[in-house]
Amino acid sequence: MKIELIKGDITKIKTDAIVNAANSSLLGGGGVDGAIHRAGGPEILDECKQIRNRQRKCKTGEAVVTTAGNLPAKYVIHTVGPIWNNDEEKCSPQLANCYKNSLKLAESLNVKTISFPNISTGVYRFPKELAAKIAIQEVKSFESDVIEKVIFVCFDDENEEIYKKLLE
Ligand code: AR6
Repeated sequence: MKIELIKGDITKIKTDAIVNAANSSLLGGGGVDGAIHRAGGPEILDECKQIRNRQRKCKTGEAVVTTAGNLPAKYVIHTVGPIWNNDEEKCSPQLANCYKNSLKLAESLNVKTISFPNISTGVYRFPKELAAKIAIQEVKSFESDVIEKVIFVCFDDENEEIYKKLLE
């Protein structure tokens, strides 16, 4: 699996799937979630509501898929990152699950290229360096015959610097 780093807005990226840092309500929010719903249009929220009708909510670390609406991607994979509460032993495996479950779901959809934002490192305040280490570790240890490329999309300078350093 090839790993790339891009600085920018994930809604502009044309990979088969992009991942959203959602919340357990799946009803949208700010940050990357807000950007994806704004750029992708109402179809995404409609499908999120249908998922909620089936399973009520999406738990921390889990992932669900919807259309990507008007975005250049085919799918949006919504995953719910942990809210950082200084409990590293609890939060780290939850964040790892976000990456693992998103990759598993992507694979089941025959996704060849996928982009991740820096899940939990915004409003949810997960320490950026630790989050990046977990993200890279999960992607590198995921063995797939289907997924060919994973792009880490960093929006802020700090995350970009951290990923650059760790991916060198
Ligand atoms: N493209 C790529 N990355 C982005 C973009 C974008 N357009 N916009 C922000 N980021 P956050 P969280 C980066 O807060 O911490 C929402 O309200 C941002 O710089 O979006 O997982 C949800 O509904 C940061 O590095 O997500 C939840 O309630 C990263 O995306 C809650 O926030 C994640 O920041 C989830 O919090």
